[in-house]
Amino acid sequence: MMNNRIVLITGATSGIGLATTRLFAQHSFRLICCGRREKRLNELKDTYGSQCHTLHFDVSDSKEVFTAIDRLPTEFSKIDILINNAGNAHGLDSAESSSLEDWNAMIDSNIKGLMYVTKAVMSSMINRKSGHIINLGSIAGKEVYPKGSVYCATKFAVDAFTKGLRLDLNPYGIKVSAIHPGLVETEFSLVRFKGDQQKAKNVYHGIQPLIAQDIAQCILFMVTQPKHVNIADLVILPTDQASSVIINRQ
Ligand code: 8X3
Repeated sequence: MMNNRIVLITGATSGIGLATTRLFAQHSFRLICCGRREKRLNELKDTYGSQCHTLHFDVSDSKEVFTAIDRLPTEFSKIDILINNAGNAHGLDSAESSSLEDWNAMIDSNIKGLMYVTKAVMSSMINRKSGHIINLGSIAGKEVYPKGSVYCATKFAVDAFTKGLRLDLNPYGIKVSAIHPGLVETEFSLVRFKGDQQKAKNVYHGIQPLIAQDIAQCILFMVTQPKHVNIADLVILPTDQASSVIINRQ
């Protein structure tokens, strides 16, 4: 499929972000890959050459976000699709025993970071009266689960922000969507459990979880609809998962 659209993706160096980057590269999108890990960004640049521009910033630093996006070279400045993928969980603890540090890390990236990048990208979309913003929410943004109060709160915020943006950007013909995965086996749990491999593995024990490529395929489906079709909200679960807490483990 020939394609010339420009996609900015945050958190492009791992998990769902990396799978989406790879799939979109195969489909000839032009990519602005953003992340904090410079070495991995350079590897993407080496792999995809002129099809790919890399931006090194931390989404939770508004100054870095605005500087990087404002200084995009002309050939990458007209972003057609923004995929707000960066975000993480830090800890799985009861509210009274979890740390403020973990709370802030989640709020800073999952909420504030996503909002900063959106703000930095949307003005050019508004001027051109076209664009598509896709936010990575979670099943955790649809229903809360024990020990996930702040992570869930951040993903509920993503859901609310998505819905609000859709209202506000409606006059400009900009599509605003969210995709809400359930259990996807990526580095997500390893980060949540601060590198504890066993705890991370247990999350997916006895089930067939989603993989990052499953979500990438769904995002591709969202951006390849005709102009008049907006896939506004998509919840994707493994077949073994019925809700945040009802999971059919063998
Ligand atoms: C990731 C899915 O269920 O661990 O957002 O919150 S879950």
